[in-house]
Amino acid sequence: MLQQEKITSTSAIALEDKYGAHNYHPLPVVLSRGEGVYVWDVEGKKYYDFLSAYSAVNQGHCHPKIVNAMTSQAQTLTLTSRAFYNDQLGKFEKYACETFGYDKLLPMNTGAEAVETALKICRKWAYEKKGVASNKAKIIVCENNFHGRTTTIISFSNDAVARKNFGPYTEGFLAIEYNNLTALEEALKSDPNIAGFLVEPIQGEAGVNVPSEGYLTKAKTLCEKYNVLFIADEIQTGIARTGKMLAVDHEGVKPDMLILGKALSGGAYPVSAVLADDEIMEVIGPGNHGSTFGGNPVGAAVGIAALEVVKEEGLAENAHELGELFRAALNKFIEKSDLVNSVRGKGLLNAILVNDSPDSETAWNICLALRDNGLLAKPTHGNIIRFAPPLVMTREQLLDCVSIIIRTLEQFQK
Ligand code: IF1
Repeated sequence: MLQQEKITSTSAIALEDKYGAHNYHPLPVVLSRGEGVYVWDVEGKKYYDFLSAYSAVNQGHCHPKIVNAMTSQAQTLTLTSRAFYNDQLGKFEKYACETFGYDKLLPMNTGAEAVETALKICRKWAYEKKGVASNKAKIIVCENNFHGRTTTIISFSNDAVARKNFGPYTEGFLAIEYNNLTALEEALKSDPNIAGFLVEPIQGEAGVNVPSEGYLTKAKTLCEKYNVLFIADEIQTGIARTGKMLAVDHEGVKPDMLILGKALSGGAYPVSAVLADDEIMEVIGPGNHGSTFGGNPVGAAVGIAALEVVKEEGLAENAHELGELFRAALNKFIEKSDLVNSVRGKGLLNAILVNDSPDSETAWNICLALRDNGLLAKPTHGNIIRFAPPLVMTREQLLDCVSIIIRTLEQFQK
C-alpha cells in the first residue's frame, strides 16, 4: 500500500506541479469534499462554491439522489459497450427526449464530443438531405465562442491561446459577430453550402454575453428561411442554469439540434448528448458515430436522476428568483462603486465587469480575496468574474454570499 501521508494544500499543489501537465492555472485552493453549495479544502476550511464546475454541479455537490443512482448502477453493471444493449440507456433516452421535446438522442460523454457529434450530423444532413456538394458544407459560428478544445473546435475559435500552434485547422467554418442578425443573414446569403449555425444562447466563457431579446428567435427564423440547421450549445446554459430548463426557452425557440452536457449528470459523471428529430437524426446509421462509454448504463442512470432532481426541486424557478435577487443587490453596490462597471446574466449565470484592464491582476486578486473570505469564483477573460453557484442555493445562503462578495469588493475600492 502506498504510504498514506497526510496530504496538505501545499503538498497537493506540489504533486500536480511535478507530475501533472500544466494545462491549467487553478486558483490556489485544494478541495477535498463537496456537499450542496459548499466545498471544503484539505485543511477543512469551508467555502461557498460560486463556480459549480462551470455549471456542471447545478444540482449541488454530491446530490444524494444522483450519487445513489450512480453507486447502485456501478455495483450492478458499469459498461457493456454498444456492441450489446443495456437496460438503462433506452430509459434515459426516452426521459430526456420527453423532457426536451425531441424524437431522438445520441449519447456521448464530454461536451466537446457532443459538439463534434452535432457538427458531424449537420454535415451529413447537408449532403444527404439538403443536397450540398460533397465536402463543401460550411457551418457558421460566432466570434468569441467556446465549444470545447478538440482540434476541429479550436479550428473555429478566435482565442489565440486555445488555437495557436495546433494547426493545421479543420476547414468549413465561418465566424460572424455574436448577437448580429445582419451579419448572420449576410453569411446565410453568401453561400448555398451553409449547413448549420452553431451558437451559445448566452456566451459563457466570453464573459456571460447575453444577446438582445429576440436574437435567438430571429436567428432561428433566418436559419429556416435558408434551410440551415439552428444548433444550440446549451452545455453551460442548459439544465435550469439561466432560470428556464434551457436558455432558448426564454424565447420559446426550439433548436434543430440541442447539445447538452455538464449538469446533464449533475457533475457526478461525464454525460453529454445531442438531441434532434428523426428527419435529422436518421442520417446517422450503424458505424457512423459513437464511443466506448457513450450511452453506458452508469451515465444513463445518473442522467435520469440528474434531470429528476432539476424538476423535483424546481431548480429553474429557484435560479430565476435568486438570479434577480443577485443582480439587484450587485447593481445597488455598482451604483456607488468605481471598481465594478456592471453585472450581467440570466438566472444564476452571472458575471461582473471589473473596472480595470483585462491584463490587470485585479479580478484574480479579488478572487483570491473571495477565497480568503470563504467564497470560490474565478475570472473568465481578464477583468470579468463569473458567478454561478449551484441552483439548490437558498435565499439566505445567496444573501450571505452577496454580503461576502460586496465586503470583498469594498476591500478593493480605491
Ligand atoms: C475547461 C471554459 C466554460 C462549454 C460550452 C462546450 C464545452 C464547454 C458552452 C465543452 C465547456 C468548460 C470547459 C472547462 C471550463 C469550462 C469553460 F472556461 F473552458 F470556457 F464553462 F466557459 N460548450 N466549458 O462551456 O465541454 O468538453 O469541457 O465537457 O476547463 O476546459 P467539455
